[in-house]
Amino acid sequence: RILVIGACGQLGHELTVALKNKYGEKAIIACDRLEYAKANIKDVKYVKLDVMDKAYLQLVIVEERITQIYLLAAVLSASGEKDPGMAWQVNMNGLLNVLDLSVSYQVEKVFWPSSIAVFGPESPKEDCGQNAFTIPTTVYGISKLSGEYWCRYYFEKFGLDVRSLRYPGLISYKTLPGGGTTDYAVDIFYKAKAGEKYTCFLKSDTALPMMFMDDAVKATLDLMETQKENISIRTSYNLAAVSFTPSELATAIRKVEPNFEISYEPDFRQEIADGWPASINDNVAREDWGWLPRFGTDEIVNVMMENVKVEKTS
Ligand code: VAH
Repeated sequence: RILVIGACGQLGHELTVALKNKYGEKAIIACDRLEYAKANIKDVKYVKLDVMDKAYLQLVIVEERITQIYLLAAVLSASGEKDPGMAWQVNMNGLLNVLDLSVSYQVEKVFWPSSIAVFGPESPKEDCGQNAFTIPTTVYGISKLSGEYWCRYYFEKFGLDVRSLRYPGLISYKTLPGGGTTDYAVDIFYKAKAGEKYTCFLKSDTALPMMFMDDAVKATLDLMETQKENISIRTSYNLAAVSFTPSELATAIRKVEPNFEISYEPDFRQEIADGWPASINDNVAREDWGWLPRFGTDEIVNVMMENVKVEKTS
């Protein structure tokens, strides 16, 4: 049975659906906090599960005979800067609880998401490689980098098969993101579809690595299905698809919505974005397990503009 923790989040919701499609409804035990479950409450079996409550997590792992765990619960970059203590607790202790219990109860495989947020201002801006300087400037990035080394430690010391991907900014229309710096690339489509002007919280020329959710879900399932012997990275794999600036994204949207207007009012998230690479080199993922993105910027714009649901205001 597969336990998905954080099953109602932006990534968690779509990964849970994909896992149910692949392994069957009954094979997936979805958990998320009540306040996050909301619309998807019918999908969630355990709403009390809190990654920091190790005893309860242990009970679920034993009761449900869990053989795989996807730990997707996290406090993202922008939210993390507002509450560093909470971000560290959730992101770090949540992971350590899962790693420890996975060894104790012989969980076969664990997935844990990292992020390009592990890179910092000293990292290469373009084509940032798998082993480039990682000097994160956010609590979120620090927790993700620390987590990567804990994953490798549990693999080397205890043989735990834990696998990880450094996701770029994720773009989807099924579940809203929460607290990210890249979330402008989701918010913008809700405004464009509603025929409204969008005020972007980043500067027009802030290039960031991005990916459509379907690519991120496929990469995750492909990595988790890959033969153990093919995996050469036990911290976390760089993963890339597209890179664009808010201005480039607005131009691509205008191909579909010619009257779309954007303005720029950078806030605290600008400093976070300035510390991240503009583009990522994911050659190691491509060589080890055949990673290949499918959605380019125009495809992302088309699928988002077709599927984003809003009440038209004008
Ligand atoms: C964030 N969406 O903005 C996340 C992601 C690379 C960015 O980690 O915090």
